[in-house]
Amino acid sequence: MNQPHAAPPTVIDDSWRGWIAENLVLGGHPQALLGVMVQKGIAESSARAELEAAMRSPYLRGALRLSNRVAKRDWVLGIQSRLNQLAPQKVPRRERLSSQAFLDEYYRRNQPVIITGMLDDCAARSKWSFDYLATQLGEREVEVQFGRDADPDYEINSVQHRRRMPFGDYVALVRDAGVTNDFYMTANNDGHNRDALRELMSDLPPLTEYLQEGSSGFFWFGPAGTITPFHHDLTNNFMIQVAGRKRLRLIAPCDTPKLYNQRHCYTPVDGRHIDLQRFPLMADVQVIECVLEPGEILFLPVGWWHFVEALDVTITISTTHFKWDNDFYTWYPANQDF
Ligand SMILES: O=C(O)CCC(=O)C(=O)O
Repeated sequence: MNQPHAAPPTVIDDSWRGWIAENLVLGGHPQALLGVMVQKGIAESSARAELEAAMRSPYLRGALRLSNRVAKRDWVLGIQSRLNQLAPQKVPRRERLSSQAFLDEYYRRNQPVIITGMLDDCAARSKWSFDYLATQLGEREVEVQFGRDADPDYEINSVQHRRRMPFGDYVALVRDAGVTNDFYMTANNDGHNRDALRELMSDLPPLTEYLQEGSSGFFWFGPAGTITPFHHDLTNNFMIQVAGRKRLRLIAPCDTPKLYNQRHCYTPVDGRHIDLQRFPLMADVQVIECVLEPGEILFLPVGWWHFVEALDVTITISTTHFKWDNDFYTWYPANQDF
């Protein structure tokens, strides 16, 4: 006889079947999966039958084969990761690095470097005070990211945080802000700001040792305390530090299999505090720390994970117009659910 208050058994639908397939491919033990299914209200006999059907399925065998192929690639990446751990890595500083040395020792080898001395006579560094920016361009309408404190995924959702205001108002906000991550003018706002702030680019040196003639850049401007969460770029990148200091944490691309990278170029790992309980694979990852000073240029090679925190009010120009091949985007996976 039916018990009047017994809950109906949970039905195994396609989302359960997807869960079974994913967990078997990830190496989950069928007995452990059975336990979870029963605990969620699935009748034990149905759960057992479904698991057995999954393990007999030729579709699952195909998926397992692909998973083996990925494991082989992770093994190859792991070789470099282990070799990196033989010595603590740091980002070298090189004074006025020549074009050839930059190409041979860093660009071609996918290695970061801080170049010093190239911005010594740079007009931007002497001219770009709060007063100068407000007086020269204060009337221009600019776009900024706002409301970041209320959204843990502010970087992924950056489009939703766009707000427009006169540049003079934004300069005043930054000047009076103290330490905050709530607002920041970033490269994601460049579609609008490139034209609004175009005159500023002529205050930067052309850096033709490394960049194409007439290269433009993205304008980053914010208070102390802005945080750009861990991500990697799809191109090689220069961070040209005009004002203030930025603290960076960098992770080599070969450690990507340990970064819980399930979406595009992002990871849920928080660069301020790496939670090893939640992300145990991170225990084997070498994190390289450096502070970028005003007047320095950081070369951020393609694929390197980076977390960036402003220690002061900062202005950074980033650019990707290198003289050498920088098209890595064409081969980037079209589907970014990993
Ligand atoms: O400066 C920042 O806050 C972030 C820079 C960055 O992540 C980039 O240029 O890719």
